[in-house]
Amino acid sequence: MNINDKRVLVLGLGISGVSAAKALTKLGAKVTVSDINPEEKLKDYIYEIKDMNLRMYLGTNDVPLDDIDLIVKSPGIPLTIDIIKEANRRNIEVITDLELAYRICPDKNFIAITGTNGKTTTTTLTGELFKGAGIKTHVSGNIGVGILWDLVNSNEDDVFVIEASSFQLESTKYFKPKVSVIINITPDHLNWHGTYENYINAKKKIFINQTEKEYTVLNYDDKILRQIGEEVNSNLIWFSVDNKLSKGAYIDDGYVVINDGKEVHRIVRTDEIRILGKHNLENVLASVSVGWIMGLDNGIMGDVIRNFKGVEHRIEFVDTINGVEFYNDSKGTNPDASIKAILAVNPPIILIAGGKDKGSEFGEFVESFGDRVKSLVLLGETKEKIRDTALNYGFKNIHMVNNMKEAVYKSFEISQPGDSVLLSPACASWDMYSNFEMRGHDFKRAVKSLKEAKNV
Ligand code: UMA
Repeated sequence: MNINDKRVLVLGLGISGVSAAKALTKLGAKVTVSDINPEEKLKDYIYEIKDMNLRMYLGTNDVPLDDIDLIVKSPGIPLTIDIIKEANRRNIEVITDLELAYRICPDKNFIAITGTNGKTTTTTLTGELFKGAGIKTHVSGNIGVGILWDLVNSNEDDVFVIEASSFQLESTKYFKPKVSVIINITPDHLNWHGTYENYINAKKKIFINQTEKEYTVLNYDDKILRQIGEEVNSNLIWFSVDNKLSKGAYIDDGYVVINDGKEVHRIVRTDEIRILGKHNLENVLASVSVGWIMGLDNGIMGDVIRNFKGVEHRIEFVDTINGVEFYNDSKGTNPDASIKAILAVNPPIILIAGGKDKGSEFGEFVESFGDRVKSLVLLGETKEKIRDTALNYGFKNIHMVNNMKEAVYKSFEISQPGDSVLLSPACASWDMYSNFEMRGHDFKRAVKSLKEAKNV
């Protein structure tokens, strides 16, 4: 796509908006940016584009569309806002940065990874596999770096490992990565997508344009993905923790292996993997599948996996205070992710949960407590909803708090040596924080202050 002289409206001036505005300007587009927030709230973002020749509408998304050819929307902006409805009426295309990235460089080595949970770990690990093999690699997308600015500054052969969210995928049209991966699908973001079916359809867009020249990697153990496999037109590669496959990546005799259809190759012993839990085995298998498809060396992949310590905010060990271990799983932004954390961390667990209400149900989440969770410390918008569900399931050891520091101090007060305190909210952070990273940092700050207060 030739973007030169196109008149593009970049809607939203957050991470992806700034990256898009910079890239589009560099490519010669006539750029207008707009954000509903006023200038004082956007200072850091405006700073990055202040010297560029572009029009800015701040404090409003109400931008005249007469001289706009294309809208690049930030993923967090709903398709239901007035300006987008008006754009639809006028047949002005509305896309996300992911789609624009593909249109600018359709032949790039894009590896796109999605799933309800495990996206960031799998994307990061996959990026490490390529880097370990000496290949220039960019890890971007929903992971926190807008893809476009990286893309326009990259070399032809660079690999892009992209974490793709359902928000980003929803507004793609031609996006066609060389390899697409779906790690798992369970209900999430239902308040955004309206129905589970819409959410699944958004995820499917990751492979929908792929042909026999590309690859799709799916989790054989996931019921929904097993069905979705029938809709894949590219080369389908399965991975599985529970089953041995005639071709694909799986666990065999305590090893992560790849069966290429002729021979079984051992990559790494499962007890050498430092990231905890069955879900992390899925993440490793997904990454290894990508590495195999892209021809990476098995020995290098094994070494990288052995050294991979995981990602911040995903079941991240923080500290031990008086024999009590503290874990930060702020990225546990839905019940399913938190269930995985509960299963991964050593019991007895004091669980800190609650946050933004995304319309999730918490029945299965509470059921997963079993003998593992001994106390629940609740905060945020959903605290009453989770408490009521827990009480319905007969779980009574519940403490209501107002902020993270209180949550951490209360957890410690009710703990005994040998317990684990786990922050895994099962909810988004947006009721109390701008993002899950800030929530995780707040948790770690509170643990640090507790340690200082206890003088240990
Ligand atoms: N805005 C408007 N009008 C509106 C609504 C919002 O102008 O009607 C403005 C906001 O004022 C704000 C901007 O749009 O300034 C924000 O856009 P955004 O929410 O899309 O945020 P970005 O900073 O661009 O971050 C986005 C992703 N955020 C979301 O999808 C909500 C980041 O994912 C991603 O890292 C980044 O792009 C780079 O690609 C975060 C996330 O929470 C980590 N993702 C969700 C998740 O993981 O569950 C999907």
